[in-house]
Amino acid sequence: MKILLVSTNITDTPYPVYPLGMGMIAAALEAAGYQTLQYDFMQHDASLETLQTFVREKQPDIIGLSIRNIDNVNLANEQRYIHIARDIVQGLKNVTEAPLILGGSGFSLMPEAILDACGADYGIVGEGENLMVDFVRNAAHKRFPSQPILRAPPALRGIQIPPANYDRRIMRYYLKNGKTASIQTKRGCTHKCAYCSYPLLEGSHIRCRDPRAVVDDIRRVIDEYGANMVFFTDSVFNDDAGHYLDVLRAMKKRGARTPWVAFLKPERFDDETLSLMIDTGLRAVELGSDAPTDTTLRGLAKSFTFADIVACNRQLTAHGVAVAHYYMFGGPDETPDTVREGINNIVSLENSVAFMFMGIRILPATPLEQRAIRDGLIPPTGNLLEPVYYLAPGIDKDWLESTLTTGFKDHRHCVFPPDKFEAQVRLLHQLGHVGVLWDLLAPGGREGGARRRTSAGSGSAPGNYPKSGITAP
Ligand code: B12
Repeated sequence: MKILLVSTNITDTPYPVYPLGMGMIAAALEAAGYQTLQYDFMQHDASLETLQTFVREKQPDIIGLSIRNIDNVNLANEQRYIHIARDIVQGLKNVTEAPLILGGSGFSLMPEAILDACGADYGIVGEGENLMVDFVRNAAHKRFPSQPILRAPPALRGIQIPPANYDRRIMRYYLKNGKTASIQTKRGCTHKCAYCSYPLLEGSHIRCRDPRAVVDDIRRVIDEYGANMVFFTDSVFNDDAGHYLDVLRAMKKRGARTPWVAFLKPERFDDETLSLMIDTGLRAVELGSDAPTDTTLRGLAKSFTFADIVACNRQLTAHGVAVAHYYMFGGPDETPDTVREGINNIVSLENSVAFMFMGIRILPATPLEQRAIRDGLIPPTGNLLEPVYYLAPGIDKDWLESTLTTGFKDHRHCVFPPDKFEAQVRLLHQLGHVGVLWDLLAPGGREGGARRRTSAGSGSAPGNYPKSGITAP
């Protein structure tokens, strides 16, 4: 059996991200003994013709399509992506009879609607490794599922989560944009934030990879592939049980000097944790601050307060770490007063950058969906594939947009709409700059004179690859 996997994602904002899920499915299929090819649609100029030619040449027996994004969750400048997957499916049907199977985080959020919209044969919801291998094994004996959608609770124990099969050619393309490689250290999220889909996608129990395997991945992407920085893609890197500390200790033990970035939940770190993060190379943090007032944080069922956000921001920036906050305005319990309070709070945060989203994309099976139904914003059985954004009753979209625009216009480090600087980021990456680059906007960032110990990226010329310093296992 020959299996072709195709990443359908062509989103290049805030920057193109390596199709990690496809790499993990490839790893699982190869471990089960199947020949697997990986194909990145974006890298081939999103050309359907080129993909069709590839498929005619390679004659795969089964094709898996990875769908990462449905839309850009940005009400101020909406982008939708499902039509791309639909066109790929339709284009493939013209050149092959191989079964077409959809998977990926975007797909898993609304499997029925997306399978229907794309017209593929099957879909695998959530963690894909075991179900995809089962599918292929059965297909080899001409046995096919009676139902088009396959789902099972996440089954892999942490230690079974495979290191991704990073395709060298695909990796080269992504490293051209920021030289940052993606690595997953665990799956699952224990939080119950009102709007969020992460527990639905990965399960609500944490499953950690072997920290030594994570360090092997870091060594591989830096020493063999030439990455300069690592992005830990975990839903929340600093899990409450402290598993992330095991990863950092393993990095330290093996001598890693790896610039790394991750999503963190705001918290007050103790000195030991902070030192461990800094010593292993923490460069930049994407902070899930989410709402800028205690009222709206409660409305999102967050477990921290705005004072915690301030304290965390101060701790990290004092150590030279670049910090970006992400906020959503218009969520549950938002009022004109909390909007004004939130703007003042955000503007007052020091030495960091903030990205503001307007409204919250409603995803199925989240508490926010229930709230939106209760508030009469959506019908109980509506289709959410066409993006619908929660805006609290009493918050008018145009008023919110103009209030946010005016409130942040004199503050370069407060970015609204959130995609305002993406064209510049793209250009800087093409010129060889490394990392997330939003730190350029922070007061005292790379441009504004070095208040920070380091910047989030090196800004080094292309080809200047430091080694990881990691010793062999
Ligand atoms: C990390 C992350 C980011 C980082 C990525 C950093 C990096 N260097 O990789 C950053 C901050 C840059 C980011 C940006 C964005 N993100 Co994001 N991100 C995530 C997050 C938390 C993890 C993604 C990840 O890498 N997971 C690890 C891999 C291994 O998992 P996976 O891809 O899901 O693959 C598994 C399964 O899906 C499945 N699978 C995958 N492919 C296939 C294929 C087949 C055939 C099969 C059978 C199975 C299968 O099996 C895999 C292994 O089990 C997810 C939420 C989540 N918890 O999933 C959101 C998520 C993917 N992001 C999302 C969005 C919207 C975005 C942005 C558009 C936001 C914005 N406006 O900027 C951008 C788009 C970026 C881009 N260029 O595509 C949404 C997508 C849903 C939607 N509404 O469209 C998600 C799901 C979060 C959410 N809101 O629910 N993101």
